[in-house]
Amino acid sequence: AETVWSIDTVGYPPRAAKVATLAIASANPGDLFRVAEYDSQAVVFEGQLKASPAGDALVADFSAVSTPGRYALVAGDALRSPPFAIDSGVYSEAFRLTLQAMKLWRCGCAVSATHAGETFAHEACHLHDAYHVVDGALVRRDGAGGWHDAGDYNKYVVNAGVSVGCLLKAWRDFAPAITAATDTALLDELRWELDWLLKLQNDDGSVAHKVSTRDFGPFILPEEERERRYFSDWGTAATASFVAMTAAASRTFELSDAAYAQRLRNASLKSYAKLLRHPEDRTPDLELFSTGTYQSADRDDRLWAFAEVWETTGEDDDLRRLEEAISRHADGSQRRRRRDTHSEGAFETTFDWGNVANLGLMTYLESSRSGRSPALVERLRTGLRRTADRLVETAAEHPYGRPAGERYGWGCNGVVARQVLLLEAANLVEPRQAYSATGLDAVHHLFGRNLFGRSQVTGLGHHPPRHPHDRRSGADRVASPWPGYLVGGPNRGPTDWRDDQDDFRTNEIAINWNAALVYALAAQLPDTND
Ligand code: 9MR
Ligand code: ZN
Repeated sequence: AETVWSIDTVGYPPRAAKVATLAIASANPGDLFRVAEYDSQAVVFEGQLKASPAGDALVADFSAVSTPGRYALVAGDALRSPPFAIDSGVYSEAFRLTLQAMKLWRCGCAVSATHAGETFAHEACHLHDAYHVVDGALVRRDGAGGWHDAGDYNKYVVNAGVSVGCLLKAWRDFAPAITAATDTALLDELRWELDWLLKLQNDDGSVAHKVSTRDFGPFILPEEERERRYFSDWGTAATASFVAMTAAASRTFELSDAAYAQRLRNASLKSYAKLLRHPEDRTPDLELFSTGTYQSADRDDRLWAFAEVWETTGEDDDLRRLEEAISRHADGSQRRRRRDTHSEGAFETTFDWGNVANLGLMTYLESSRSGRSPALVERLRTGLRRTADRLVETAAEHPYGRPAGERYGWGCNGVVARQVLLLEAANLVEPRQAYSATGLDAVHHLFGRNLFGRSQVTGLGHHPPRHPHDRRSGADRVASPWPGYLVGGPNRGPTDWRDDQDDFRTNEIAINWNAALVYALAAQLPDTND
């Protein structure tokens, strides 16, 4: 029977708050619930169900249970939840799996992994990437490698941007814990994508927007796809995104590989110069294609690029340019705030590939370089704190602890995971226990404390998606879908999600969503200082 409990079925760290949600129709406020050991059924805790803040659900707070083990919640005689764990390393396996999922997205090589007794694999694919149309003639140029974008096999620079941005930030914030969990897997993954990105740079510093077939292909394995794939026209958003990624990555790789870091830095500065010669928002001509567009205004991408370049060079000119962009952006959000309450002093509570300004603002705010405007720094510190406070309040009021509240849209599961970046950034400005707790709420929500009472990540937790919109999962002969992938989630409203392969609007997978989840889970890894 389907459970009516909404609970993180991966589990809870021992000292963290633990709250589950029960549908309103199944019990009454004041009714007793119990926490029982899953196998022995021995009751370890008894509490009372309470009405959620808006009275639209029941919540069970069992934070007091902190002994590691495997448990279930029980209300009345029949309502038993799926099992969940309490353990200090409760997300380590999930972290490893979502990061491995990035690796399984690799294009241009064979990939393989075994999970729960099943093996997921494909042969080397898309070795002929890619073609350019030059004066009506087809010219081949090396564009092999990188990650496929999503459930489709195309490769898009702007979406690589927010994905690489989240992974680089994870390394910046949690390198020791990540290293303890998975050694250098994260850096290896970043490098795989960066090596591909470097191939997208044209001689004049402009960057191609994507490498793609003309149309979305059928559900076949990637090595079976023989359709020609093309470099697209260049655009300023992709170029700015490239500048940001390569500049930030050059700092990341400085210690481990100075020559590679230098290569990234040179590539970044070359495209930066191109960007400055083109102050206009140049959208690429994508006429040839009907595949993903990833097109939005380039202002936010430029801001992020300026931030990463300045943090890399420390040059006064770069700082001036960045601070101008930030001031303009902050004034703009102040104006927008009158209509849209989701921006606070420049930071946006929800962000994705189309608005990456938050990434640049964090880099500026967290910089240890001198020369920044104290007033601007203060303005952003206040804005970030308010933004994070807003997320804390929103999650606390939401029956399923969702820090995005009732904001839905394409890929909003990824948006929820990405909000953990804001909470952690606010923690650096002024630590608040509630920031970490709300980050955990986001994770709990995605692993099952949601309207569906189902994990939103393949291969993890209770009743996870079985039919994601993923060409590999659909085409291979393995019963289960490829593991470790976060699906997009409810789109038009809270109930708009179906575990159906055809429902690409709500049940696709994508690098930007998984990379955000990698960050959110990295934030929960046991601290190596503990
Ligand atoms: O994540 C993208 C979402 O914000 C857009 O609304 C949507 C429609 O353009 O496209 C999403 O991105 C898809 C991309 O275009 C192609 N690969 C799969 C992506 C995830 O669905
Ligand atoms: Zn491929």
